[in-house]
Amino acid sequence: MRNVELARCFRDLAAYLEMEDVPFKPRAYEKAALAIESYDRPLAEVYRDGGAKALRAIPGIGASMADKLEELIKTGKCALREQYHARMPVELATLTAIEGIGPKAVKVLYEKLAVRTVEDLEAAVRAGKVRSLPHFGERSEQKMLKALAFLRTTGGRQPLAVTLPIVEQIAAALARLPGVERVAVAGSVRRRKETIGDADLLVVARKGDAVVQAFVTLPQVERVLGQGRTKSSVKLAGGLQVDLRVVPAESFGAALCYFTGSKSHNVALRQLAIKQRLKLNEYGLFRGARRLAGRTEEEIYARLGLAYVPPELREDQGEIEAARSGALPQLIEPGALRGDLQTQTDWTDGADSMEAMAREAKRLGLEYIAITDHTQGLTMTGGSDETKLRKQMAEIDGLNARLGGIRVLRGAEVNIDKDGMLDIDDETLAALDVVGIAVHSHFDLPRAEMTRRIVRAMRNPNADILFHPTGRKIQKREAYDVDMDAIIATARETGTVLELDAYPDRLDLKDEHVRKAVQAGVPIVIDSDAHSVKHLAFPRQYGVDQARRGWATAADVLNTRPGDAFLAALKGGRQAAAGSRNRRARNRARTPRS
Ligand code: DGT
Ligand code: CA
Ligand code: CA
Ligand code: ZN
Repeated sequence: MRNVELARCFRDLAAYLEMEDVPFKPRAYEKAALAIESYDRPLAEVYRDGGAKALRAIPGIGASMADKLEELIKTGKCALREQYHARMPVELATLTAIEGIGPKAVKVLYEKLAVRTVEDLEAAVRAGKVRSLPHFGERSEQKMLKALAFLRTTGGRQPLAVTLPIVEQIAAALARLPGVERVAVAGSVRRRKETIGDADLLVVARKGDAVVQAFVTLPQVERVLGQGRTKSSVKLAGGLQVDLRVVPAESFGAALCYFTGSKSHNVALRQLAIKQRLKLNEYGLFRGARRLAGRTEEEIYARLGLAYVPPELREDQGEIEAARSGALPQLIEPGALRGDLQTQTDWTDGADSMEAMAREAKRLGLEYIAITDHTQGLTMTGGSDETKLRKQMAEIDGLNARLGGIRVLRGAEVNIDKDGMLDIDDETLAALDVVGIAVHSHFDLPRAEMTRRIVRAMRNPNADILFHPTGRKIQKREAYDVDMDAIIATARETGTVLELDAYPDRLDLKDEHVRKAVQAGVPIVIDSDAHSVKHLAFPRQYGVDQARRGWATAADVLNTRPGDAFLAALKGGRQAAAGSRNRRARNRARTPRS
């Protein structure tokens, strides 16, 4: 059993326990699931080498959890989960993935309406049966309809973070084949679009048909959709379609350009070629029958009188004009990031300790990391109140005294309540190095109210960064209805930084909002939102790409600056080195609390 499957079982147990109102345990199982999922080695291997004792040594795994893991690894089953499932045979994972449906709702829906699957739920909602249930009503029925409709619109596409590792694995397998000279990922994956319809791969090889034959027999392939001498389409076990084309070396650049797209970028390029009495297609750039360019993308762009356009910009959003006039931005590179401003630890709903997070950040080459655990308003995470925050600050001071080569900043992810107030007092906020503010509740306020609420919170002089500004979760939850132009204008006016949360199902700000922020001169930060050490890699894996799609340069991204310069650029221009306690004295207690 793989770690993800073990974690899934623990999540199911957490849900069943919550249905029964068992205190504390559901959260413990949730956290254990996170720890399992993000553990470095397969637990099956850990068990094989060290037995149950080694499992118990994993942080967050208690004795009875270790027993369940042992049972799962040995038998592939967990008796307790089977018992629960026999009593309530529902598809927990898919049902609870629907926004607004938690374990308790699943229980009621099953007991009253025999809902077991998403399809059952949809039928029940359409038949108007849900509104009459206790605690449901017409409003939640409307919400469910919306969530179900949203689920359908995502049909067929997969998040980039799901696709990218699979595609890279296949590309690597192809590169190992004898006679293969080049392999390239094209299409929306190369452009790093947030969701992927299908994956497109190109290969240069001496014998095309041999490569195609090897491709269709890869172990990941479930079904062959089409197979020719130089191209093939397959469906993988996880549902992803992969298109492969074998192209001659002298056309490689032209093919790469064509199959990278986007379609509208291609159309615009071709128009430009036609104006110059040239012909552009996937074989090359031609004048009559003569090939002027084709071996590399660079020579094609150059022959068209354009600077090289990075794939992330190829969306026909002004990049061709910019490439012609020398106005393309110097896009940010992953290595430019020096800090991470949003991380959660085992002080709330994270899996790892502050020290483990700091050490991993250091290993990744970061210079600073802010610990931003949740605050009290988010009860289910065990969020901090002022006292707990003060205690954590003191521990961070101790950590800094002990650790070298990484600076740990004292932060928090503070809740914005329904009216735009923060759930920590201003004096405590002023003592922190970095204050992130975030919406975690009341997602369905009308646009004007939601906007007013967030704007009000941004006006708090202690609020440094607006975390995940739109609250969307890719393919899970729509962004809340908010006027982003107003948010960006307020950011500019108040000096509040906007975050690009690089957690792969968020990517929030998304590309178009990054671009708007950049155009308005509003700085952003790219953070991990890590809930375990594994997640600290997200900014460089996914965040920077999204920022690049938004035309961001390193100068637009505040956490490319060294720690002191970063802190000095925050609202109130604090000098943390001079001691954060007095740095914001002037800001203290100026916001009204209701
Ligand atoms: P996806 O798969 O929906 O996430 O998005 P793409 O961009 O990967 O689209 P896909 O797989 O249909 O095609 C890959 C690229 O091939 C696309 O970005 C541009 C190029 N392409 C495909 N069909 C056409 C077409 O009809 N005209 C032009 N100019 N280019 C095309
Ligand atoms: Ca594609
Ligand atoms: Ca395709
Ligand atoms: Zn959290």
